[in-house]
Amino acid sequence: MPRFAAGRGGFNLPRINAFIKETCMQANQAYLISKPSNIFYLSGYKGEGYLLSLAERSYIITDSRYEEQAQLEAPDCETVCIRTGVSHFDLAKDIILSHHITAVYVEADGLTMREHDALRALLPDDVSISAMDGQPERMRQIKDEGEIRLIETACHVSCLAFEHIIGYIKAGMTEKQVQLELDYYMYRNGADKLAFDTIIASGAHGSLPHAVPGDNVIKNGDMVTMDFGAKVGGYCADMTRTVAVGKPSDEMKAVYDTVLQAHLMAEQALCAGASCPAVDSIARDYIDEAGYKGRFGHGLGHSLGVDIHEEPRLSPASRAVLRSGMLMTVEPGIYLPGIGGVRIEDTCLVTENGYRSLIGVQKELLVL
Ligand SMILES: [Mn+2]
Repeated sequence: MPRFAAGRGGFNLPRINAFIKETCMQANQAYLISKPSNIFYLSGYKGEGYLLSLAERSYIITDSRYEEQAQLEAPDCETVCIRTGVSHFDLAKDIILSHHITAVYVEADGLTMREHDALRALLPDDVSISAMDGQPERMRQIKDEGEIRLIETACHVSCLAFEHIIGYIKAGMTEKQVQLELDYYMYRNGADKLAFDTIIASGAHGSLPHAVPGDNVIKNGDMVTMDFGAKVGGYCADMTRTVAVGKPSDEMKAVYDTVLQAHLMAEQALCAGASCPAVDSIARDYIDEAGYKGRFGHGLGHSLGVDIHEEPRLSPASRAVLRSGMLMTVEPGIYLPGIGGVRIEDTCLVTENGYRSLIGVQKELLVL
C-alpha cells in the first residue's frame, strides 16, 4: 500500500495561510488550537501540545518527547518546548506578549476550564480571551484533492477487509473473533490505525446500533452487522455491511430489503445544493412507511475526515446544505430489540452533479 505523508514538505503552509484568511487574522490576534484534529489539519503535527497561530508565524508548543516529530511534521511552524518550571502556557504567554497580541481566541470545545483559568491567570488583563468561531471545523467540511485521495485509500483498505472477512465468517465463531480478524487484516493492508472501534453485532445483538463485539457465538441464520473503517494518513473511512450466515428469517430478510431501499434512495439524493434534513427524510419516511416507525433512531449520516464524526450531519435537526467536496456517510438502519438489526453504510463524496460512493462492495444481501 502506498504511504502518505501529509504534513511533509510544506504541504500545510497553504492550510495555515487559508486559516489566517478564514479568521481575517489581525497582527494583534492569536489563535490557540488545542484539539488534536485541528492541530493536525492546520499544521500536519500529530503529537501532543498546542498550535499557536499568529498572523506572521505559527508555533507548535510541546515537550521534548515530540520536538523532532513536530519539526518534521510541521516544518512551517516553529517548535518550542517546555522545560522544568516553564509550562506550555508560559511559552504561549511569552509569544503573545512579545508580539503585542491583545486578543487570544481559543476553541470553546477544546480547552478545559482548568486550562482556561491557567491561561487567564498568566495573561495581563488587557489581553482578552474569547472563543473562536469554529473556523478550523468550517474549513474541514470541504476536502481538497489530497484529503479525498487519503479517504479513498482508507475506504479501499476497508473494502479489501470486507472481501476478506466474508470468506472467513462461519457459524460457531464469536463476534470478537471476527473483529480481531477484520482489524488485523486492515492493519496488515495499509491501515495506520482504525477510524473507530469495530462494531460486530450478530443475531439479536444487532438491535444495538453501537454494539461492542463480545463472546456471542454466531449461529446459523443470524445476520451479522459489521461497522468499521481504516484510518490512512490521518483520514477515516466508514462503512457498514450486514450479512446473513445461513438463510435468514423472512422477517429479517424484509428488514434488510427495507434498509437497502432506503439506503439507495437516500444516496441517489446526494448532490451539491441538497438540504441535509431532506436527504435524511427520504430514508426515514421510507422506513417509517414500511412499518418500522421509531426503529431508525439515529441520523442518516455524518461527514468525516480527520475525525470519524464531523459536520455537517444528515439528520432531521440539521439545517446544512451539501456542498461539492463534502464526504458524507449514508447509513440507515432498522433495529428490533430482541430480534436483530440491519444497517448499510457507504462513505460518499458529494459532487456538483451528484455523488460518488467510495465503498465498492456489494450491498445486496450476502448469504454466507
Ligand atoms: Mn458512520
